[in-house]
Amino acid sequence: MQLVRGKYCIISLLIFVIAMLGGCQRQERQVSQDQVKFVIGVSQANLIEPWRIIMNEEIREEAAKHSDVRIVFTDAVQNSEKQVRDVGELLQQGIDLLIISPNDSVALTPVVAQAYKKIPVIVLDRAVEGYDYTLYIGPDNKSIGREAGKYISELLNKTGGNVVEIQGPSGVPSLQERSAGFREVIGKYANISIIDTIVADWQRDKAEDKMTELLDQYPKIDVVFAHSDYMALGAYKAAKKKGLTGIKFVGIDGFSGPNGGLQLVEDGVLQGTFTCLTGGREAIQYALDILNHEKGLPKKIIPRSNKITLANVLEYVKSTNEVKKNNPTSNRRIVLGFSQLGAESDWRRANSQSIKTAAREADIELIFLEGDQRQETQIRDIRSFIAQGVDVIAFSPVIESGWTEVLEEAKAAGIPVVLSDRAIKSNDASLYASFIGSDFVEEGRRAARWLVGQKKDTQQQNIVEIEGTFDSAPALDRKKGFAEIISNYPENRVIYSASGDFTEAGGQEIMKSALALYGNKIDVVYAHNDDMALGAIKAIEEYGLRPGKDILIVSVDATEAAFKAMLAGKLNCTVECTPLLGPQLMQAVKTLMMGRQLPMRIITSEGVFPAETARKDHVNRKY
Ligand code: GYE
Repeated sequence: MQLVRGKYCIISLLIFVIAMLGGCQRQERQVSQDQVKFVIGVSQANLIEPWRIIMNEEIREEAAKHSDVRIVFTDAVQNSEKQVRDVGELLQQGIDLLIISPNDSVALTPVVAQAYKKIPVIVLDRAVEGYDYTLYIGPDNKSIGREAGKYISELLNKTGGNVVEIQGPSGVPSLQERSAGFREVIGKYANISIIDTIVADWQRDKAEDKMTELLDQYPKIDVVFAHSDYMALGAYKAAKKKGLTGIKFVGIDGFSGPNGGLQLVEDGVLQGTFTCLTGGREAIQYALDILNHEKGLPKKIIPRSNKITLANVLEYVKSTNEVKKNNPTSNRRIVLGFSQLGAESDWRRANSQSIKTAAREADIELIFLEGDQRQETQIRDIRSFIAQGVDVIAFSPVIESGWTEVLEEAKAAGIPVVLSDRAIKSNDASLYASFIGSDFVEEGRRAARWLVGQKKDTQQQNIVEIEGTFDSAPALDRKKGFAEIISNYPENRVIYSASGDFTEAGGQEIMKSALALYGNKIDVVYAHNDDMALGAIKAIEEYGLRPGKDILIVSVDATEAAFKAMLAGKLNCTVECTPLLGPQLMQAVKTLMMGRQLPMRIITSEGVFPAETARKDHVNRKY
């Protein structure tokens, strides 16, 4: 890349220092510095937690597959100030990309933002605040906690019982989320009690010692739930030493290798574990995509957590070790059934086009069925895909609820399902392989942040909110995100809101009603999509007011028509929501057909476009 001579020298020096310190020297010595194309800096929060040691190992292993990639590791030894310095030093050394797993989200946010101004940054595990990074990969700790809670309640539901929870160091957010998810579920069962909590700082021996004390204290412990397999193993050892065999141990992580959770489940030490990927391997894979300027890369990735018990451990190990050998589609084209919800907006039309083009380019046979914004139609279409035996089903669910039955049918037929663009409401994550789409809550927040940034005084602002389709994910979430920010500014009040169903005609109608009621008292329109904003613009003009001037308008999508309206001075801001999901979807379909698992959630990368910079931004728009 843009390696300069000085940088080579510093990097060589650094590699030398690391070699002297016994770092990853073997690999570096074999390859001459001339072959180094990319240098990736890894700033690790600490190397006390086994999970982070594994993360670094994965990074090292994955990078070793590329002879032109060098990794420089730093360890912040649990100290945020040191980590800030580490990042500064890595930047000075001229790294091409930074991977950071922050010690503390708040303390590291400024330095990550600073790094991101210069180079791509991948954040792992603990998020920083805001969106000033290239990609985030991290687990959904709350849902892991909930899944563990569900499993343990199944184990104890009939008989009832006593549970001990073993946690990492107190104050760590991931831990609080896991515990909250776990307790939320367990709290529903009157006959199950969490009788004590151990804080074992992720350490096996500490878990063992503290568990030994508890075993003396409590005559009856039925299940131990530890936030890591490693701590679960410590607790197990304590029970074993006392000759107690009736206690069940459940952990989190599910690593391979000796004493990894998978082995412990196989050996019957653990009753179950919930996998929690470190993201190390994926970070390197995405780092290379980023450095090679691949297009359509996501902003956030939430890996899937799998429940592993004796019943599926061998199958799981096999599936992670080998890519399907006798892939049934290896000699023929993959068949993808896609159920599109309709053609209600410019966004939707661009989305359909993106999917069709990407399928063609990926040589995937696409059966594309377009609905009419009605759930019945989509369910019928999905059933037809099942009947035809397609390889993968993808669909954009018009509303959030009511999909369980048809998805269970797909599951029974062994056909994986990918949610595209919109989410569903379900507490069974096994019903779909992945959800690829935007963070709609954040889009709502962005619209609100833009709005509060406009005000020069604290005069009351009367807002009309034109909502999307009732019970649809983007309508629910865009409302939620907007309200979250607005609630801190009481002078902004939503005085009227109704659904315009994401269509231009719908937006026009709602705005007409709002104007009839409130007339020139309306200061702002927040529309959940551009089409409805365009409809509102018509209604405002018909009423005799000036859209964009007498009434400010902010909407979501950033379509071509929205840019034209901004250039004409009639729309004030549009928050991006990209419909160009086709390439990511085809990538996901191919990954599935190789027998690999997809992340649970793939979140697309997007921005905000105010009218002031519309002329400049317009040049790069693709839809
Ligand atoms: O914003 C709107 C469309 O689901 C994200 O649906 C999508 C939304 C999009 O009709 O224009």
